[in-house]
Amino acid sequence: MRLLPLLLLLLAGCGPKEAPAPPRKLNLYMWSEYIDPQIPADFAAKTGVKVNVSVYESSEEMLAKLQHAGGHRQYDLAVVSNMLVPTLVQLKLVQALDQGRIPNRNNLDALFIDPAYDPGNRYSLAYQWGTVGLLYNKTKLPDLDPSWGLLFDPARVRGSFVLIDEMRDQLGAALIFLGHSANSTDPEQLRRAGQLVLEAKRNARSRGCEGGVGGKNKVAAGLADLAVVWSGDALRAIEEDLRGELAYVVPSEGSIVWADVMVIPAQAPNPEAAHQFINYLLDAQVGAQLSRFTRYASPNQAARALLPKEDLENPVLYPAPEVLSHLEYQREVGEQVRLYDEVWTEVKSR
Ligand code: N2P
Repeated sequence: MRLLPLLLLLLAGCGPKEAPAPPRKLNLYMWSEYIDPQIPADFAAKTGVKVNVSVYESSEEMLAKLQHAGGHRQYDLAVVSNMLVPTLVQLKLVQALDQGRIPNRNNLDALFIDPAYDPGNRYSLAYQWGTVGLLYNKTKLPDLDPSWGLLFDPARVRGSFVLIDEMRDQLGAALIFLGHSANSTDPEQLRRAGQLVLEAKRNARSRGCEGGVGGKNKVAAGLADLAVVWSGDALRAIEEDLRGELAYVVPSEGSIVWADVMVIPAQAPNPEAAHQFINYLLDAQVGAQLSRFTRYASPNQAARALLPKEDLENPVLYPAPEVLSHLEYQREVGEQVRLYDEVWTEVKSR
């Protein structure tokens, strides 16, 4: 037992520990193709904090990573769908923001302040917003009648198509086609919507179900005529397509409008840098640079004032009022998300 006193002596000899210097890096977790690489580079040059960007292609993948694969203590900042905020809070996967460290939050549009999904913005601040619609090749599908029937009504399917591997968006589109709310929690409506997606998946013209930018890439590469995509990814494809063959449309039955937000995972190694980076992203200049790259709409009023007129007038980015009035704002559905999970698991496994 002579070892113990020695050990105690050694430990005491270490004296009171000084807090270790915070790591000079920030791990960011977000959808792919969702940030201008110049933004983290500029941030690193200004602050000395290097930003590592890791990407995901579906909310399902993101949730699994945060919940079961240590993501909540690996990442410092995550960009996620706003409707998942209550779930992330309930699962204790995110931490409250220190609003005092984010003065640029005042640049956000009133619409994104104190939202229903996160009262008081305790946990989240808006990043970008957009719509769900169809990216298609005009030469393959001339005079397209923009309808969800292009996927769900075998009599109206006109070309090969790609579904989107995003539960709420793909089931939401089917619900809208059936004349229901994209936020429905009616088990029968959901079951029917799942059935439609399954039939579409099995249609001979289906080219699969792709997460994130997958559908966009297939249409851009000529591997499919049409894909369910998000507005910004569509616009990036349209602008990169030198032949000018691509177009984006919101189906006439209506569609979904969504928003993504920034959250700090519960045990983020560097919450300090995360707050700093959130504030940086909410700067007017940086916010404008962000939307110039992502081709999504900016929730940042001060940034919008710096965006070119042709962006603000581009209906893919900022839908016209008559289109917007057709769109449904995606909401979280509480416990009832179980119904979606069940139907979606069924769709994906068959
Ligand atoms: C960017 C994906 C945007 C996410 N590639 C849509 N919620």
